[in-house]
Amino acid sequence: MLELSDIQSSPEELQDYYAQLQAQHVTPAWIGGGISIEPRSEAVPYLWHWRDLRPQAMRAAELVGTQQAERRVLRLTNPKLPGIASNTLVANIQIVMPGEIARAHRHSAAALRLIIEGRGGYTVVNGERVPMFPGDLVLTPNWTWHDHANDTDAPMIWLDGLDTPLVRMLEAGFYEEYDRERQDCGAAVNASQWHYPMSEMQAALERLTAANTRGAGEGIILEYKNRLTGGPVMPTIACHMQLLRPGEKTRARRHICCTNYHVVEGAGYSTVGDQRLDWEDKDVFTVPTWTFYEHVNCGDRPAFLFSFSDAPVMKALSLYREETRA
Ligand code: GTQ
Repeated sequence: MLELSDIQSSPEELQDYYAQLQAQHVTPAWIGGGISIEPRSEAVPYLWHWRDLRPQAMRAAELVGTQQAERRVLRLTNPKLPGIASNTLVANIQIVMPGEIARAHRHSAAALRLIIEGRGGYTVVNGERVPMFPGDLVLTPNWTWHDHANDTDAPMIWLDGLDTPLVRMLEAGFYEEYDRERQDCGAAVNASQWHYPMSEMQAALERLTAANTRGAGEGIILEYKNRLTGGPVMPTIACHMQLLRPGEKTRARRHICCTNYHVVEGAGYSTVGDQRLDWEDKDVFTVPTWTFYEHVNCGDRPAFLFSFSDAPVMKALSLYREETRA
């Protein structure tokens, strides 16, 4: 009788068999990589300093026109990923100079904008004019027409978050140019569906802070809600703003989702895996999936951390998990 695992095959037999399989485009599963019991992200924790990004954005505006570039964008690049900040989501810096426009188009990737610098430029979303002020969140959900304009006398610079790596992986990317450079829109602002002003978010966080003198190790955190569904702002992306009081330190947590942060204002550091990321106003950093992170506000003013993640994807697919370190 044949014992379990008692098969003897010679190296030559196996080599010959593998060669046959390879020629037939079939791969034996038992010689591939091992099984991992939990995710280990390819991405690494990383921080981009605004003091480095801003001059390069200004330089891009000198070197490349909006006629040459469909979008004048710097893609923040995770040291271990190909030209993207995180596994499913990009984090890009876009600059539109006075008098410039970024022409109208739409794509099946969803996008958000978190305004960093400039006051009163605007994005037109499906014919509605959305004003842009520092800290504002502006949505251009998938397949909405959008163009960006800057009629002010100062640069408009913002952080773009898009789910392009996810859409590419799913092979679901469509793209279309509008038949004109820009959409018609009146001067009237009628765009609350796409616009979350910082003034409102800040007031809401400060009301909560006043009512809650001791946080539960999370700081004070609010999720931006889709105004139509009450769910996450877009099907693939959730957005949050977190207020950390001076001296506040959050408890270490990890989630199944990748998250990119933008420091609207404040100074402190985050421990992400084994990295310490020191941040200050307008910096951007990335937290890979299933990596413990904690945030510390070591300044003497409140810190406001904006973040966007792919948690809705994980939740929709029943893949989401979260954990607080014991
Ligand atoms: O503003 O439409 O960062 O199409 C990358 C691709 C921004 C945009 C990006 C885009 C846009």
